[in-house]
Amino acid sequence: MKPTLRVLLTFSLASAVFLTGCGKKDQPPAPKSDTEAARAAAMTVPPGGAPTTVPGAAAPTSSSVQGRAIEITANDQMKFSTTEIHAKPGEALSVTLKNVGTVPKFSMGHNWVLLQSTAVVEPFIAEAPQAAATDYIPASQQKNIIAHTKLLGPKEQDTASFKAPEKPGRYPYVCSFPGHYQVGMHGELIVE
Ligand SMILES: [Cu+2]
Repeated sequence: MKPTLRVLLTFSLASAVFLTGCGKKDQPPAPKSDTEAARAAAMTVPPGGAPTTVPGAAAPTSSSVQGRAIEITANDQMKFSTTEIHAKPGEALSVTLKNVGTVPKFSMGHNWVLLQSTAVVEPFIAEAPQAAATDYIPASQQKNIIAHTKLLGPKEQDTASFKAPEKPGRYPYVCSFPGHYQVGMHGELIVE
């Protein structure tokens, strides 16, 4: 077997196993045949590097998802099912929040809001309760938000597709429904 072919095959195998993607610098070599070209076209590999472990998150189920799929549930106990997400710098992610509770939205709505840094959590949480008209997402805080879902009632879900920050670090996420952050409805996206 020619070395170049071996590299190609190894890459293809690795990509097939690790649907979570390849880094921007790791573009696949140019396909050498129609078959390989078709295979390469069929594989939509989002950028972002080697696979990472996400406790409690669902495995990617569809190649149509824009980025690595991560599912988080929210419940009437005001907890996220996942409180830690690991990602590569710049990795494309699709976070789906599902409200699996039964209490009506006006008293138990949930959202998922990813913030720029721990330094902006306090000001964000302080302003959020006044922003009921915009699902507790204050317009003045947009600059501090990386991504967020809609506010969800029981059995509703929404997906936020975005790219993880390029800068390694810990990025907090919260539910901004009044009082929920304070009882522990938050977590962290860890970029490393
Ligand atoms: Cu909540």
